[in-house]
Amino acid sequence: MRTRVVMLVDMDYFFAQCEELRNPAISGKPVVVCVFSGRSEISGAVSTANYVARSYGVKSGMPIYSAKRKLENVDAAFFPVDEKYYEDISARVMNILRTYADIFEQAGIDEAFLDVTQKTRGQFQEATELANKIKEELKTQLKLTCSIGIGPNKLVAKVASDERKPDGLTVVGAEQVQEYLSPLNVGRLLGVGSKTQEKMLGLGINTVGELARYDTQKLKEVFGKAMSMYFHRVALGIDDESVEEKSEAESFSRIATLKQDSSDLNFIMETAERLCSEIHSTIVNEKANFKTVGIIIILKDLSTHTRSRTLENPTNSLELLKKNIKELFEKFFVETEGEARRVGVRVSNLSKEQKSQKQLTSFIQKSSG
Ligand code: DCP
Ligand code: CA
Ligand code: CA
Repeated sequence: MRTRVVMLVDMDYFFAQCEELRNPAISGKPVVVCVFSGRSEISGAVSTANYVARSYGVKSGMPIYSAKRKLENVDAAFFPVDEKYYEDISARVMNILRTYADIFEQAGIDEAFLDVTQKTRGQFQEATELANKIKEELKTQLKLTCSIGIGPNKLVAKVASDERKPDGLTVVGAEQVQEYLSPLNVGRLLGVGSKTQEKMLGLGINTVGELARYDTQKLKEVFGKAMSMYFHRVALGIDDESVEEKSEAESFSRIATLKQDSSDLNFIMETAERLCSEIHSTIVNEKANFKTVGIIIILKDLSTHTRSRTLENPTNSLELLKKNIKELFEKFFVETEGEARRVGVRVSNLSKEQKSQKQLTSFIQKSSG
Protein backbone atom coordinates (compact mmCIF):
# COMPACT_ATOMS: atom_id res chain seq x y z
CA MET A 1 0.00 0.00 0.00
CA ARG A 2 1.41 3.38 -0.91
CA THR A 3 2.04 5.98 1.75
CA ARG A 4 -0.97 8.01 2.71
CA VAL A 5 -0.95 11.47 4.22
CA VAL A 6 -3.72 11.83 6.80
CA MET A 7 -4.53 14.88 8.87
CA LEU A 8 -6.65 15.19 11.99
CA VAL A 9 -7.86 18.70 12.74
CA ASP A 10 -9.24 19.13 16.25
CA MET A 11 -10.56 22.46 17.52
CA ASP A 12 -9.05 23.72 20.77
CA TYR A 13 -11.25 23.75 23.92
CA PHE A 14 -14.13 23.86 21.48
CA PHE A 15 -17.29 24.73 23.45
CA ALA A 16 -15.36 27.20 25.62
CA GLN A 17 -13.72 28.76 22.56
CA CYS A 18 -17.18 29.23 21.04
CA GLU A 19 -18.25 31.06 24.20
CA GLU A 20 -15.17 33.31 24.03
CA LEU A 21 -16.11 34.09 20.46
CA ARG A 22 -19.49 35.60 21.33
CA ASN A 23 -18.49 37.06 24.69
CA PRO A 24 -15.35 39.12 23.95
CA ALA A 25 -15.51 40.61 27.45
CA ILE A 26 -14.39 37.31 29.04
CA SER A 27 -11.15 37.27 27.10
CA GLY A 28 -8.26 36.09 29.28
CA LYS A 29 -10.51 34.79 32.05
CA PRO A 30 -11.03 31.16 32.97
CA VAL A 31 -14.06 29.89 31.04
CA VAL A 32 -15.99 26.80 32.10
CA VAL A 33 -18.83 25.27 30.07
CA CYS A 34 -21.17 23.19 32.22
CA VAL A 35 -23.83 20.54 31.78
CA PHE A 36 -26.20 21.49 34.60
CA SER A 37 -28.23 18.49 35.70
CA GLY A 38 -30.89 20.76 37.17
CA ARG A 39 -31.10 19.02 40.51
CA SER A 40 -29.49 21.90 42.36
CA GLU A 41 -27.99 25.17 41.21
CA ILE A 42 -24.51 23.74 40.78
CA SER A 43 -25.13 20.03 40.29
CA GLY A 44 -23.75 18.70 37.06
CA ALA A 45 -20.44 18.25 35.29
CA VAL A 46 -17.91 20.31 33.40
CA SER A 47 -18.25 19.84 29.65
CA THR A 48 -15.01 21.62 28.84
CA ALA A 49 -12.91 24.56 29.96
CA ASN A 50 -10.49 26.94 28.28
CA TYR A 51 -6.77 26.60 28.92
CA VAL A 52 -6.75 29.37 31.54
CA ALA A 53 -9.29 27.40 33.59
CA ARG A 54 -7.32 24.19 32.97
CA SER A 55 -4.26 25.83 34.52
CA TYR A 56 -6.28 25.93 37.76
CA GLY A 57 -6.95 22.20 37.46
CA VAL A 58 -10.42 22.35 35.87
CA LYS A 59 -11.11 19.37 33.58
CA SER A 60 -13.87 17.91 31.39
CA GLY A 61 -16.13 15.61 33.37
CA MET A 62 -15.37 16.99 36.82
CA PRO A 63 -18.30 18.03 39.03
CA ILE A 64 -19.20 21.70 38.71
CA TYR A 65 -18.69 22.25 42.44
CA SER A 66 -15.08 21.05 42.14
CA ALA A 67 -14.47 23.51 39.33
CA LYS A 68 -16.04 26.29 41.43
CA ARG A 69 -13.80 25.37 44.32
CA LYS A 70 -10.68 25.44 42.14
CA LEU A 71 -11.69 28.85 40.86
CA GLU A 72 -12.66 30.30 44.24
CA ASN A 73 -11.85 34.02 44.41
CA VAL A 74 -10.96 33.99 40.70
CA ASP A 75 -12.87 36.07 38.17
CA ALA A 76 -14.10 33.16 36.07
CA ALA A 77 -16.99 32.77 33.61
CA PHE A 78 -19.38 29.79 33.76
CA PHE A 79 -21.76 28.96 30.91
CA PRO A 80 -24.40 26.30 30.32
CA VAL A 81 -23.84 24.22 27.15
CA ASP A 82 -25.53 25.63 24.07
CA GLU A 83 -25.27 22.71 21.70
CA LYS A 84 -27.17 24.42 18.90
CA TYR A 85 -24.76 27.32 18.77
CA TYR A 86 -21.71 25.03 18.85
CA GLU A 87 -23.18 22.95 16.02
CA ASP A 88 -23.62 26.07 13.97
CA ILE A 89 -19.95 27.02 14.47
CA SER A 90 -18.98 23.40 13.84
CA ALA A 91 -20.74 23.44 10.46
CA ARG A 92 -18.78 26.54 9.46
CA VAL A 93 -15.53 24.92 10.53
CA MET A 94 -16.32 21.74 8.58
CA ASN A 95 -17.21 23.71 5.45
CA ILE A 96 -13.76 25.26 5.48
CA LEU A 97 -11.92 22.01 6.27
CA ARG A 98 -13.77 20.11 3.55
CA THR A 99 -12.24 22.33 0.85
CA TYR A 100 -8.73 21.25 1.84
CA ALA A 101 -9.23 17.49 1.60
CA ASP A 102 -9.17 14.85 -1.13
CA ILE A 103 -11.39 12.82 1.17
CA PHE A 104 -13.11 14.40 4.15
CA GLU A 105 -14.55 12.64 7.18
CA GLN A 106 -16.05 14.51 10.09
CA ALA A 107 -15.20 12.51 13.23
CA GLY A 108 -16.94 14.54 15.91
CA ILE A 109 -18.43 17.95 16.58
CA ASP A 110 -14.99 19.57 16.61
CA GLU A 111 -12.74 17.27 14.60
CA ALA A 112 -12.28 15.81 11.15
CA PHE A 113 -9.91 13.55 9.25
CA LEU A 114 -8.58 14.84 5.94
CA ASP A 115 -6.91 12.51 3.48
CA VAL A 116 -4.57 14.86 1.62
CA THR A 117 -2.40 12.26 -0.12
CA GLN A 118 -3.12 13.48 -3.65
CA LYS A 119 -3.13 17.16 -2.85
CA THR A 120 0.29 16.90 -1.28
CA ARG A 121 1.62 14.28 -3.70
CA GLY A 122 2.41 12.17 -0.67
CA GLN A 123 4.80 14.79 0.71
CA PHE A 124 4.67 15.49 4.44
CA GLN A 125 6.42 18.82 3.86
CA GLU A 126 3.57 19.93 1.63
CA ALA A 127 1.06 18.67 4.16
CA THR A 128 2.72 20.85 6.78
CA GLU A 129 2.27 23.90 4.60
CA LEU A 130 -1.34 22.93 3.95
CA ALA A 131 -1.95 22.56 7.69
CA ASN A 132 -0.59 26.06 8.29
CA LYS A 133 -2.93 27.41 5.63
CA ILE A 134 -5.87 25.71 7.32
CA LYS A 135 -4.91 27.21 10.68
CA GLU A 136 -4.57 30.62 9.06
CA GLU A 137 -7.96 30.43 7.39
CA LEU A 138 -9.73 29.27 10.56
CA LYS A 139 -8.14 32.18 12.41
CA THR A 140 -8.99 34.87 9.87
CA GLN A 141 -12.43 33.59 8.86
CA LEU A 142 -13.75 32.32 12.18
CA LYS A 143 -11.28 33.58 14.82
CA LEU A 144 -10.78 30.04 16.09
CA THR A 145 -7.68 27.99 16.81
CA CYS A 146 -7.17 24.28 16.30
CA SER A 147 -4.50 21.63 16.73
CA ILE A 148 -3.47 19.44 13.84
CA GLY A 149 -1.76 16.07 13.68
CA ILE A 150 -0.36 14.65 10.44
CA GLY A 151 0.64 11.04 9.94
CA PRO A 152 0.55 8.12 7.50
CA ASN A 153 -2.75 6.91 8.96
CA LYS A 154 -5.68 7.96 11.15
CA LEU A 155 -4.23 6.46 14.30
CA VAL A 156 -0.96 8.40 14.13
CA ALA A 157 -2.71 11.60 12.99
CA LYS A 158 -5.04 11.41 15.98
CA VAL A 159 -2.30 10.79 18.53
CA ALA A 160 -0.18 13.55 16.97
CA SER A 161 -3.04 16.06 17.11
CA ASP A 162 -2.95 15.72 20.90
CA GLU A 163 0.77 16.32 21.12
CA ARG A 164 0.83 20.10 21.32
CA LYS A 165 -2.23 22.02 22.35
CA PRO A 166 -3.62 24.58 21.90
CA ASP A 167 -2.75 25.85 18.41
CA GLY A 168 -0.38 22.94 17.82
CA LEU A 169 0.92 21.22 14.73
CA THR A 170 2.68 17.86 14.90
CA VAL A 171 3.92 16.00 11.86
CA VAL A 172 4.96 12.35 12.02
CA GLY A 173 6.35 11.05 8.76
CA ALA A 174 5.90 7.42 7.70
CA GLU A 175 9.47 6.57 8.76
CA GLN A 176 9.16 8.27 12.15
CA VAL A 177 6.15 6.38 13.45
CA GLN A 178 7.99 3.90 15.69
CA GLU A 179 10.34 6.50 17.03
CA TYR A 180 7.45 8.87 17.77
CA LEU A 181 5.07 6.39 19.38
CA SER A 182 7.56 4.32 21.42
CA PRO A 183 8.16 6.68 24.35
CA LEU A 184 4.52 7.77 24.67
CA ASN A 185 2.41 6.68 27.59
CA VAL A 186 -0.02 3.89 26.55
CA GLY A 187 -2.89 6.08 27.76
CA ARG A 188 -2.36 8.22 24.67
CA LEU A 189 -3.66 5.40 22.45
CA LEU A 190 -7.25 5.35 21.32
CA GLY A 191 -9.05 2.61 23.22
CA VAL A 192 -6.75 2.62 26.24
CA GLY A 193 -8.88 4.13 28.98
CA SER A 194 -7.88 4.47 32.61
CA LYS A 195 -8.90 0.90 33.55
CA THR A 196 -7.04 -0.67 30.64
CA GLN A 197 -4.05 1.51 31.41
CA GLU A 198 -4.07 0.30 35.02
CA LYS A 199 -4.12 -3.32 33.86
CA MET A 200 -1.23 -2.66 31.50
CA LEU A 201 0.69 -0.97 34.28
CA GLY A 202 0.17 -4.15 36.31
CA LEU A 203 1.91 -6.05 33.51
CA GLY A 204 4.79 -3.60 33.58
CA ILE A 205 3.68 -1.84 30.42
CA ASN A 206 4.04 1.93 30.64
CA THR A 207 4.91 3.03 27.15
CA VAL A 208 3.66 2.25 23.66
CA GLY A 209 7.07 0.73 22.86
CA GLU A 210 6.76 -1.64 25.81
CA LEU A 211 3.30 -2.60 24.63
CA ALA A 212 4.60 -3.29 21.11
CA ARG A 213 7.31 -5.59 22.47
CA TYR A 214 5.10 -7.35 25.01
CA ASP A 215 4.49 -11.08 24.54
CA THR A 216 1.32 -11.31 22.45
CA GLN A 217 0.30 -14.61 24.04
CA LYS A 218 0.36 -13.08 27.53
CA LEU A 219 -1.47 -10.03 26.28
CA LYS A 220 -4.17 -12.36 24.92
CA GLU A 221 -4.62 -13.98 28.33
CA VAL A 222 -5.40 -10.62 29.91
CA PHE A 223 -7.33 -8.79 27.20
CA GLY A 224 -8.72 -11.54 24.97
CA LYS A 225 -7.83 -12.24 21.38
CA ALA A 226 -9.47 -9.32 19.57
CA MET A 227 -8.34 -6.60 21.95
CA SER A 228 -4.78 -7.89 22.29
CA MET A 229 -4.41 -8.05 18.51
CA TYR A 230 -5.74 -4.53 18.28
CA PHE A 231 -3.36 -3.26 20.98
CA HIS A 232 -0.40 -4.94 19.33
CA ARG A 233 -1.12 -3.40 15.93
CA VAL A 234 -1.86 0.02 17.35
CA ALA A 235 1.34 -0.01 19.40
CA LEU A 236 3.23 -0.64 16.16
CA GLY A 237 1.40 2.28 14.57
CA ILE A 238 -0.42 0.05 12.08
CA ASP A 239 -3.82 1.23 10.93
CA ASP A 240 -5.34 0.56 7.51
CA GLU A 241 -8.67 2.27 8.09
CA SER A 242 -9.38 4.66 5.25
CA VAL A 243 -10.68 8.18 5.56
CA GLU A 244 -14.25 7.92 4.32
CA GLU A 245 -16.84 10.44 3.43
CA LYS A 246 -19.96 9.83 5.48
CA SER A 247 -23.17 9.30 3.57
CA GLU A 248 -24.68 12.70 2.81
CA ALA A 249 -28.24 11.47 2.57
CA GLU A 250 -30.28 11.35 5.74
CA SER A 251 -32.77 8.84 4.45
CA PHE A 252 -33.73 6.79 1.41
CA SER A 253 -37.31 6.22 0.36
CA ARG A 254 -39.33 4.77 -2.50
CA ILE A 255 -43.00 5.14 -3.14
CA ALA A 256 -45.31 3.44 -5.66
CA THR A 257 -48.95 3.43 -6.71
CA LEU A 258 -50.78 0.16 -6.12
CA LYS A 259 -52.43 -1.58 -9.09
CA GLN A 260 -55.69 -1.12 -7.23
CA ASP A 261 -56.69 0.50 -3.95
CA SER A 262 -56.34 -2.03 -1.18
CA SER A 263 -56.04 -2.78 2.52
CA ASP A 264 -54.99 -6.38 1.93
CA LEU A 265 -51.62 -6.98 3.60
CA ASN A 266 -50.39 -9.63 1.17
CA PHE A 267 -51.34 -7.56 -1.85
CA ILE A 268 -49.64 -4.44 -0.42
CA MET A 269 -46.54 -6.41 0.53
CA GLU A 270 -46.00 -7.45 -3.11
CA THR A 271 -45.36 -3.82 -3.97
CA ALA A 272 -43.69 -3.02 -0.65
CA GLU A 273 -41.23 -5.88 -1.03
CA ARG A 274 -40.16 -4.55 -4.41
CA LEU A 275 -39.61 -1.11 -2.84
CA CYS A 276 -37.62 -2.73 -0.04
CA SER A 277 -35.37 -4.44 -2.60
CA GLU A 278 -34.78 -1.17 -4.43
CA ILE A 279 -33.87 0.64 -1.23
CA HIS A 280 -31.69 -2.26 -0.22
CA SER A 281 -29.63 -1.94 -3.42
CA THR A 282 -29.12 1.75 -2.75
CA ILE A 283 -28.08 1.01 0.82
CA VAL A 284 -25.57 -1.60 -0.32
CA ASN A 285 -24.24 0.76 -2.99
CA GLU A 286 -23.79 3.54 -0.47
CA LYS A 287 -22.20 1.14 2.01
CA ALA A 288 -24.70 2.44 4.53
CA ASN A 289 -26.63 0.93 7.42
CA PHE A 290 -30.04 2.04 8.63
CA LYS A 291 -31.47 1.99 12.11
CA THR A 292 -34.95 3.34 11.50
CA VAL A 293 -37.49 1.91 9.08
CA GLY A 294 -40.76 3.51 8.12
CA ILE A 295 -43.80 3.24 5.90
CA ILE A 296 -45.75 5.87 4.02
CA ILE A 297 -49.40 5.28 3.19
CA ILE A 298 -51.52 7.50 0.99
CA LEU A 299 -55.14 6.48 1.34
CA LYS A 300 -57.92 6.67 -1.23
CA ASP A 301 -59.00 10.00 0.30
CA LEU A 302 -55.42 11.23 -0.38
CA SER A 303 -54.60 11.60 3.32
CA THR A 304 -50.94 10.78 4.01
CA HIS A 305 -49.86 8.65 6.96
CA THR A 306 -46.44 7.63 8.19
CA ARG A 307 -45.29 5.08 10.75
CA SER A 308 -41.77 4.17 11.79
CA ARG A 309 -39.78 2.18 14.26
CA THR A 310 -36.15 2.24 15.34
CA LEU A 311 -34.25 -1.03 15.52
CA GLU A 312 -31.83 -1.95 18.26
CA ASN A 313 -28.79 -1.96 15.97
CA PRO A 314 -27.88 -0.47 12.60
CA THR A 315 -28.25 -3.05 9.82
CA ASN A 316 -28.35 -3.44 6.04
CA SER A 317 -30.38 -6.64 6.11
CA LEU A 318 -33.08 -6.92 3.44
CA GLU A 319 -34.81 -9.58 5.47
CA LEU A 320 -35.04 -7.35 8.54
CA LEU A 321 -36.24 -4.48 6.40
CA LYS A 322 -39.06 -6.56 4.87
CA LYS A 323 -40.05 -8.05 8.21
CA ASN A 324 -40.33 -4.68 9.95
CA ILE A 325 -42.11 -3.05 7.03
CA LYS A 326 -44.64 -5.87 7.00
CA GLU A 327 -45.28 -5.50 10.72
CA LEU A 328 -45.71 -1.75 10.35
CA PHE A 329 -48.26 -2.17 7.55
CA GLU A 330 -50.08 -4.87 9.48
CA LYS A 331 -50.33 -2.66 12.55
CA PHE A 332 -51.41 0.33 10.48
CA PHE A 333 -54.33 -1.48 8.86
CA VAL A 334 -55.46 -2.92 12.17
CA GLU A 335 -55.57 0.59 13.61
CA THR A 336 -56.76 2.55 10.60
CA GLU A 337 -59.79 2.29 8.36
CA GLY A 338 -59.43 2.79 4.63
CA GLU A 339 -57.73 1.55 1.51
CA ALA A 340 -54.29 2.53 0.36
CA ARG A 341 -53.71 4.07 -3.04
CA ARG A 342 -49.96 4.55 -2.78
CA VAL A 343 -47.44 3.00 -0.39
CA GLY A 344 -43.86 3.86 0.39
CA VAL A 345 -40.89 2.53 2.32
CA ARG A 346 -38.27 4.64 4.03
CA VAL A 347 -35.05 3.98 5.91
CA SER A 348 -33.29 6.64 7.98
CA ASN A 349 -30.87 7.07 10.86
CA LEU A 350 -28.12 6.13 8.42
CA SER A 351 -24.53 5.33 9.19
CA LYS A 352 -21.62 4.23 7.07
CA GLU A 353 -20.96 0.51 7.13
CA GLN A 354 -17.77 -0.47 8.94
CA LYS A 355 -15.94 -2.66 6.47
CA SER A 356 -13.23 -4.06 8.69
CA GLN A 357 -13.91 -5.55 12.09
CA LYS A 358 -10.80 -3.94 13.40
CA GLN A 359 -12.04 -0.43 12.92
CA LEU A 360 -10.64 1.87 15.54
CA THR A 361 -13.98 3.37 16.36
CA SER A 362 -15.68 0.06 17.03
CA PHE A 363 -12.93 -0.78 19.45
CA ILE A 364 -13.18 2.44 21.40
CA GLN A 365 -16.82 1.79 22.04
CA LYS A 366 -16.06 -1.69 23.33
CA SER A 367 -13.12 -0.69 25.45
CA SER A 368 -14.13 2.57 27.02
CA GLY A 369 -12.92 1.25 30.40
N1 DCP B 1 -17.06 17.35 25.56
C1 DCP B 1 -17.92 17.13 26.63
N2 DCP B 1 -17.57 16.25 27.64
C2 DCP B 1 -16.39 15.58 27.59
C3 DCP B 1 -15.51 15.79 26.52
C4 DCP B 1 -15.88 16.69 25.51
O1 DCP B 1 -18.99 17.72 26.67
N3 DCP B 1 -16.07 14.74 28.58
C5 DCP B 1 -17.44 18.33 24.52
C6 DCP B 1 -16.92 19.70 24.89
C7 DCP B 1 -15.71 19.89 24.05
C8 DCP B 1 -16.05 19.09 22.79
O2 DCP B 1 -16.86 18.02 23.25
O3 DCP B 1 -15.42 21.24 23.77
C9 DCP B 1 -14.83 18.57 22.08
O4 DCP B 1 -14.13 17.67 22.91
P1 DCP B 1 -12.56 17.54 22.94
O5 DCP B 1 -12.24 16.27 23.59
O6 DCP B 1 -12.00 17.80 21.58
O7 DCP B 1 -12.10 18.68 23.96
P2 DCP B 1 -11.95 20.23 23.77
O8 DCP B 1 -12.12 20.65 22.37
O9 DCP B 1 -12.86 20.91 24.74
O10 DCP B 1 -10.48 20.48 24.28
P3 DCP B 1 -9.10 20.19 23.54
O11 DCP B 1 -8.47 21.54 23.35
O12 DCP B 1 -8.35 19.36 24.50
O13 DCP B 1 -9.39 19.50 22.26
CA1 CA C 1 -11.02 19.63 20.67
CA1 CA D 1 -12.34 16.50 19.64
